[in-house]
Amino acid sequence: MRLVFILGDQLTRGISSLDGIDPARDVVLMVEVAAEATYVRHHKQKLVLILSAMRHFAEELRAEGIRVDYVRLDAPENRQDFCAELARAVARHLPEAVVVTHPGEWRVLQLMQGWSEALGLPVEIRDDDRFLCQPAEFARLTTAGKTGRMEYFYREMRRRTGLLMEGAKPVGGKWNYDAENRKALPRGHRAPKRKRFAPDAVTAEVMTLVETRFADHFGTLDQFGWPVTRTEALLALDDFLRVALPSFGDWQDAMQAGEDFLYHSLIAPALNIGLLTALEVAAAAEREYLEGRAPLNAVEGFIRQVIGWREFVRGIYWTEMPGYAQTNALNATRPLPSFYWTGDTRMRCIAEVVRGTRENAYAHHIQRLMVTGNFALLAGIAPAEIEAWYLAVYADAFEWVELPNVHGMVAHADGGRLGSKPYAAAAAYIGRMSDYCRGCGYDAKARTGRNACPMNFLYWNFLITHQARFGKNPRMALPYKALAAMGKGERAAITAEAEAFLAKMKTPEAEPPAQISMPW
Ligand code: FAD
Ligand code: DLZ
Repeated sequence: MRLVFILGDQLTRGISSLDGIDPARDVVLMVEVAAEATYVRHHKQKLVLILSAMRHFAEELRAEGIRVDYVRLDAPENRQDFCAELARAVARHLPEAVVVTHPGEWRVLQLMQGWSEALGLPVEIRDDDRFLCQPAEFARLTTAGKTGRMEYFYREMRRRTGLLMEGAKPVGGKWNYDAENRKALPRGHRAPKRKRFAPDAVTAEVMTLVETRFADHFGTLDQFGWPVTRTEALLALDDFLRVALPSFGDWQDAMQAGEDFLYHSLIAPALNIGLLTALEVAAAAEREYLEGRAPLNAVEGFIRQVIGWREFVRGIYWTEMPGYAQTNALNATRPLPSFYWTGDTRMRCIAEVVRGTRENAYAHHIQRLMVTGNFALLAGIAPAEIEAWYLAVYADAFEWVELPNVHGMVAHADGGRLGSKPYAAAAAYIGRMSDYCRGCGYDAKARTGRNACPMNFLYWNFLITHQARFGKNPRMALPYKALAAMGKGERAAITAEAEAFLAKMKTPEAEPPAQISMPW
């Protein structure tokens, strides 16, 4: 008899740990544990999503005749972490072996690698074959020089999957249509309403549990609408393909106050917990192009995110951890300001992204990168502080995907492994791509002075501070030319205003990190 241990982001019927399961003898173990809810204090919607999806998935397996030993969070005997709950389950079932699928986080892999010795049993850790590129393959591609930049890796994934390919050539003659995908929205534009899912009885019960047990976690549940079953996730995907994909490319980088979803797919939470798979999502988008319902710039742009960026960051995570998380190339050490939690800032862009994040456990890529990410980079926030925030507040956040995006793309803490230049921008970028600056208390055009937008003096201060590192980077030649043309007085004013602003920034009381107990 084998015990198949399925984690909360492994809710896929085809997950490798279920391969060859014998319903007559084997048992599936699923456990709800507080340690996973609190190692960072996840957004309430993320907790509801995962616990409700786990309960639904367990019922689906049972309906197939598979025996599931499911430990609820509020079970009195629950010892509230993976190791202790696995040990208890082994004592209950006395299996010959434990089978698991490779987890999504380094910290959990460390736990798993201790299980065999601790339990005195074989523990088989199977590859997570929901991904197109396994870590060993990514390492081989790295040796072959194909992971230096995402674009080369992406082309390799296109060749391998045959998506948007005509023989050996990319459909349309170009690999990448990104240059067409940077349009700003017309003033007052309203995006279509998106399919959201009203909580059923299972979700409603979990909501009560989360509101009671994790009352002090960030976020509200009022607008919870995430799919919690595969059936709902497929409906959400279908909704995206019909109402949003055709415009996904054009307005991929745009932002607008009050429009929290625009033309994005909203599928990352479902994808990352296993309700959908990357290949089926990419193939569904390709079909929209082939059957003439969506343009190539939109479909290629979307597929690049799913089989390019998503697989690329995972490859970096698993081939470069644990050292990756320790780097801090820009020596950023400042604590995260309180307004990342409260939204209480005069910078309308940040207030608006924090509001959407609190209400939806969601922000789209450019909001994450060029608003909250950009500010954190310019203000020199310590990478670990920014990472913990992103890991906590987004429903789709798991370390394999969150860390490279934050540590590499946002903080440039990896010294350029993920991107050849930092994604730093002044207010002009935000003003061009959104309506946030209209009606903002700050002046987006002023670099210095009483009402200057902090994104401006912090941006120029960032260039001054890191001139030795970036001054000769050809991709940063333009801003450094502008900096060189500035008078000494203006440079001094920039530095002084940046220092004064940063010194005044309020930070929350430090919290001790959650301890994950090991029973052996
Ligand atoms: P869409 O915009 O519709 O994109 C389609 C899909 O492409 C996404 O669902 C996602 O699976 C994939 N994708 C797009 N960009 C990326 C990327 N850079 N890396 C990996 N996959 C990508 N994505 C997560 O899934 N989890 C995270 O924790 C996460 N943290 C991020 C933190 C920062 C600072 C940044 C800049 C990006 C982060 N991303 C993360 C990537 C991206 O922002 C989200 O995948 C996306 O916003 C999810 O919304 P969506 O499903 O509507 O995506
Ligand atoms: C994120 C999360 C949460 C909040 N709770 C659970 C849980 O109670 N049980 C579980 O199996 N998984 C949970 N997860 C997902 C895990 O944190 C995730 O599987 C690991 O981080 C590995 O990616």
